[in-house]
Amino acid sequence: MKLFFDPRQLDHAPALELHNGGYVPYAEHPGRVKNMLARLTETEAPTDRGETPIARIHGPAYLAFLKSAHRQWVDAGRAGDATGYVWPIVGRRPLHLQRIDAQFGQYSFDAASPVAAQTWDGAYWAAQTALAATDAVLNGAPAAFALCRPPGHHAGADYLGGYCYLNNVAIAAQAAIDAGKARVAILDVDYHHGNGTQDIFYDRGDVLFVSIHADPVTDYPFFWGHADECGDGAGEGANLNIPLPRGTGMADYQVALKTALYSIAAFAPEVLLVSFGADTYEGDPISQFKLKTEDFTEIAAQISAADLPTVIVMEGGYATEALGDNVASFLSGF
Ligand code: Q9C
Ligand code: ZN
Repeated sequence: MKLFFDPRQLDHAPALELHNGGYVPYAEHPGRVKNMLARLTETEAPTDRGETPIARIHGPAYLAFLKSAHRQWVDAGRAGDATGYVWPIVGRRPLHLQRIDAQFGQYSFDAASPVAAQTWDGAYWAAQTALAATDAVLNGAPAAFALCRPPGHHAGADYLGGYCYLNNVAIAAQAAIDAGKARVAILDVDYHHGNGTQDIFYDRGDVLFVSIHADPVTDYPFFWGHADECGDGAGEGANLNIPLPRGTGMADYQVALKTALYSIAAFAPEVLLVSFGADTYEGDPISQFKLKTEDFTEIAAQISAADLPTVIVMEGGYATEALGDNVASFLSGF
């Protein structure tokens, strides 16, 4: 399988995140990549496809915020990574304010995703990595893997959150549509619901979003991912959420996967994109499923049996020591 990675993604390195009321080392750290690369031979760097495919998903005001947030933070006299602390409540009238703290309120949804000095560059090259893998598949490769970091599936058209800044899989899906594909499906198997991806395609009938994840009644991101979110307008029926309880192991996971793959087959997409998070692993420090390293091979084999050209985009996974093994296990199933 073709594997894509750009080392500039490592430049994104926030120091700390707010976790259970205190600051802890940032879980989505560059060391994750080193562990994955140790198990992947021959990665290819993406060529630069520029900002146009990114701007097909993210609005200009959000992109301007993301590029300038850390500079604005420094200009406001602050040290360290830029982060928000105040958010408008649901139903509050939209205000467009210039102060950096107000902008974080407008363009983010949590305090777990600081903007560090090189965050734009890292996120930009993660998006380029996803686009390169997509091109490989559009040009005939049966499957390709994009080692993206920072991840993307929590980022919406105009917001960051959940360690995500640019929605890599959404940018890739749109690129496939723009290349002439009529229908694409996204299967999200990260532990957390891919709220950003869901939001981006919620009212569209050309992109099916199917997600298997921890029940948002108990788990992040709480405000999305419930089973009754089915899409809107032209997108009605093109959004499927399969929430599972904490403690879920392979037996129950496979039942959900079967349902997911059945709905994907019924949609008859021309391309499949997989948001792959290894945070469903039993040893993950921030997640509560019970999948084993060898289970990832079986999950991938079942996805592969759908017999669709497949772009695999890396999302979460925080058991750093096991991450390379888990990714290698997943990729070996294709
Ligand atoms: N106390 C991804 O896997 N923090 N993002 C959870 C738990 C946010 C995970 C805090 C988790 C985001 C791509
Ligand atoms: Zn996750």
